[in-house]
Amino acid sequence: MSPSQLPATATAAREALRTQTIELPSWAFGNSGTRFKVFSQPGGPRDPYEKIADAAQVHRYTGVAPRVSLHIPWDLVDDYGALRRHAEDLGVSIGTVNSNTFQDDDYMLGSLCHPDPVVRRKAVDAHLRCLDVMGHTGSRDLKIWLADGLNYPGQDDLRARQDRLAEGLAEIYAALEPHQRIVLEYKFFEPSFYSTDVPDWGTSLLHCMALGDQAMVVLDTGHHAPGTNIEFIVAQLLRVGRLGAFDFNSRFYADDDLIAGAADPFQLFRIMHEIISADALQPDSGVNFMLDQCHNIEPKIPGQIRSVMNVQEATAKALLVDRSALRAAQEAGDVLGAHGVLMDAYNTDARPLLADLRTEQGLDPDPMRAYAASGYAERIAAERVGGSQAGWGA
Ligand code: LRH
Ligand code: MN
Ligand code: MN
Repeated sequence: MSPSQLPATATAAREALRTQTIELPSWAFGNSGTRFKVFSQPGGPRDPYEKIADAAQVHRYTGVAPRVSLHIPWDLVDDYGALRRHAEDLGVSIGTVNSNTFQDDDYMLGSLCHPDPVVRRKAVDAHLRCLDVMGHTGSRDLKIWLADGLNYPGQDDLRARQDRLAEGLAEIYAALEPHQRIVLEYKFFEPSFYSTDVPDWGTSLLHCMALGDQAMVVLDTGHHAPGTNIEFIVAQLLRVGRLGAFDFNSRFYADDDLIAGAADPFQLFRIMHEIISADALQPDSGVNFMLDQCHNIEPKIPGQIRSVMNVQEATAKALLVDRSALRAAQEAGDVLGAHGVLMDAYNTDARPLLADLRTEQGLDPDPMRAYAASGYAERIAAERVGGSQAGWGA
C-alpha cells in the first residue's frame, strides 16, 4: 500500500472496525498465578457477579467487549437468570459457557475419555448441566476443552479413548438447541505430557465433522508447538467453515496466557490478515473472537483493556492491507512486492485511526488512561475484601 492509498483503505477499515467484538473470559479477573504462586491483588472479584462488573469496565472504555465468557463450575451461582440480568444491567451479556472437567479427583485419568464408564457418565452430565446454564444465560456456544490425556505410553488405549470421546461428544451434541454450538478446543500438551486426546486442529476437526454442522474448532493461540504456522490453520479452518472461535493470548514458551499481541504482534496481525481475507470479521461470520488470559502480575482490568486494544490494532493493520495490490503482486509472482504490501500495512501506526474511531463513538481515545482516571480500581480495592482465585490453584 502506498501512502496515497491510505485514506480510502482507512475509511473501509474504520467501517469494519465498528463491527468487531471481542469476548472476555471471566477468569481473567480473578486472582491467578503459576503453580509456584498465586498472587492476590486488591479489589479482586469475590464472585461471578463481581467478575462481570469488572468485565463491564473493559467494555465501558473500549466499546468492543460486550460479552463475558463463563467457566463452570468456577462461575457457579444459584440463579443464572439473575446473573444474566446483572450483566445486561451493566451493558454486557453472557457469552460462551466453558465446561470444566479438570478440577475433580474423579477426572485424574480423564473425563470423556476415561476408561471407567461411571466417570464418563459424570463428565457427560457436567456438560449437560452447562447446556442448562446456557438456556438461562442465552449463550450460543458450549466450549469444550478437555484435560484428558496420558503421561505414559501404554497407560491406556489411544484409539479406544478416541472412540469414547466420540461417543461422549455425540451425546452432548444431541442435546444442543438448533441455535447452539459445541466449540471444541485443542491443545498439544499439558496437563498430560505423553499424549493428549484432542491435541491438534485435525483431531478437533474430525470430531466436529462427525458430530455435524453445529460443531466447530476453537483455536487457542497458546496451544501449539513453537514455530507452528498458526495463520495456516486459521486459513484452513476458514476454508471448510469450521473455525468457531479464538482464545487469544500470547506466549514465549508454552501456554503462557500472556496479553494478546505482547509476545508476537506480527503473528496476531498475520492471523487477522487471514480473517479479513476470508471476510470473517463480522459477528455473523460464526467466528467468536475471545481472550483467554491470566494476568498474574499486572492489574487485571487494564490487562484486559490492553489485550483488547492489541487485538483491535492487529485487526486495523490487517484491514489496511491493500488487497488489490497484494493480489496483483502475487499473481505477477512478485515475491518482494507482495511481501512489501503486507509489511506496509503492518508497519502503519493504526493507533490514531482507533483513537479517532473511539472519539467518534463518544469514548475516550485512550481507554487505559480513562480507566485509570475513573477511580474504579481504588473503589473496588476499598470495597472488596478477600477476592477469589481464577480457578488455577483454587
Ligand atoms: C486450557 C485453556 C482452556 C481452559 C482455559 C482456562 O489451557 O486454554 O481454554 O478453559 O485454559
Ligand atoms: Mn483456551
Ligand atoms: Mn490454554
